[in-house]
Amino acid sequence: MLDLIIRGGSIVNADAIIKTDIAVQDGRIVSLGDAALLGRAKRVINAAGQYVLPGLIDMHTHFEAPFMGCRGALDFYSGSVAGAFGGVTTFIDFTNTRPGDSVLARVKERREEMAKAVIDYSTHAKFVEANPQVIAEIPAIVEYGCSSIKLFMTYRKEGVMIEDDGMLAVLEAARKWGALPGVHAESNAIAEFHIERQRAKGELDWIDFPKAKPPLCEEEAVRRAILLAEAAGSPLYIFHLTSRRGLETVRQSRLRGYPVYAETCPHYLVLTQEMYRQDEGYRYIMSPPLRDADDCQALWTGLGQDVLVVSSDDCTYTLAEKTMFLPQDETGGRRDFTKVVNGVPGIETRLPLLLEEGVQQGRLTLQQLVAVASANPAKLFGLYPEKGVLQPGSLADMVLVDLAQTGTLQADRLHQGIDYSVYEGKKITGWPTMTIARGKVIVEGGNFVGVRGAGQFVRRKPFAANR
Ligand code: DUC
Ligand code: ZN
Ligand code: ZN
Ligand code: ZN
Repeated sequence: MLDLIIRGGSIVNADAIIKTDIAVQDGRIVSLGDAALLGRAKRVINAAGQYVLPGLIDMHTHFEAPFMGCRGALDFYSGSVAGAFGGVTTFIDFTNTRPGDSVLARVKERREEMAKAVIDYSTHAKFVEANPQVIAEIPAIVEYGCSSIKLFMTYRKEGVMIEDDGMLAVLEAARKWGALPGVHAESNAIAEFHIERQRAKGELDWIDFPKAKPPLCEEEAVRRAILLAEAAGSPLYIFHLTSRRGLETVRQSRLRGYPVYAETCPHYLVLTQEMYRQDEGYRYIMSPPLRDADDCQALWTGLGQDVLVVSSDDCTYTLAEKTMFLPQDETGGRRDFTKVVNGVPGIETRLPLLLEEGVQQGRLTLQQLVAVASANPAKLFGLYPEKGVLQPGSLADMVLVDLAQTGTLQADRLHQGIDYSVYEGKKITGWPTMTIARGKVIVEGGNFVGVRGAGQFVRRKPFAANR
């Protein structure tokens, strides 16, 4: 007897939408077709009128990642539960590597920490330096199933920035051993140059934040990263691209035939730097900063043209953490963007936002949504076709979407258990109604019904272009 049949829905893959039933056995899709012919099942889910998407992949989260003196609000359990409500069935986080560490040891340690997750997980291996010992660990890290690397081109003061010569060494080894290197592309020099001058002029208000790290700060780093990758012969992934200038730089390199890939995040698609005018502007401090409407438009176009993918960059802090280092004076906390921990919540809201702002607004088809948030991430990060597609043999990771159901994004109705949302009050048409991970229903009827620790560490294949 089958474990599960999902009947009456339309399945959405990146290349087609087909009205068909799905049969699940032992956590995998065993066949597609007419339920009457599939056999009997322990449970039959009626998905009539709904779309069935491959579970989303969030390839950029920061749980249990202390940063700028703050602990962070989510752990791998609470963060993964929030993800499950947002249709996410796999996430990729980062090692907390510090100078002097063995990166391989950090990867293994991270795997243990992630074991409480309710959905599948992996980690990018973060390199903050490139001494011979850590470079020599790269083949073992890839062999262990972590075929992607994270490099910070900024945050020198936080101790995680890698210099250009170190980048070259990592990029070269990544090419050799089949890891996809990814960069946080902001010029540390330009950011610090601006911050020093703004500090002297007293321009550290929320609204001054994007001026410290303008699009050219991103473009300089994107351009440099691409050229360093080209010098080392490696592919390149750009985390959280935010600007038209950054995107054009990526596009030019692709036109030259260079394998560079980039992601953006919902906040860069949906919010603008106008948010920094609010008294609560500190809530929107993340790096890179929010841009203007023209940049948002460019990013939507890039998504529609398959140049970009979308992650959440979930990096959740409570309001208390966001404000804890603000200098106090008689009026309360003085505004100083350099004292606010960078990051916003987002793992749960990515799918609703892509449904509303993408699908409902006619900027993305459902198939394109699947491409940018599941299929292409799975291909880039060595998970395809286990994940990222609904076909016989694939894992039964799915999210059901009702395009007619409406909802509102509100902190007290989301499941991250924190006291704000940067999308507070936003109306959404199109809502995930059920999440299924490895054939088990984990979110249903607005409730979490999964199991702590049920997620599995997924061994990712080495990177190969055009897989
Ligand atoms: N950006 C953030 O907003 N938070 C954490 C790290 C980063 O690069
Ligand atoms: Zn980053
Ligand atoms: Zn990040
Ligand atoms: Zn971030």
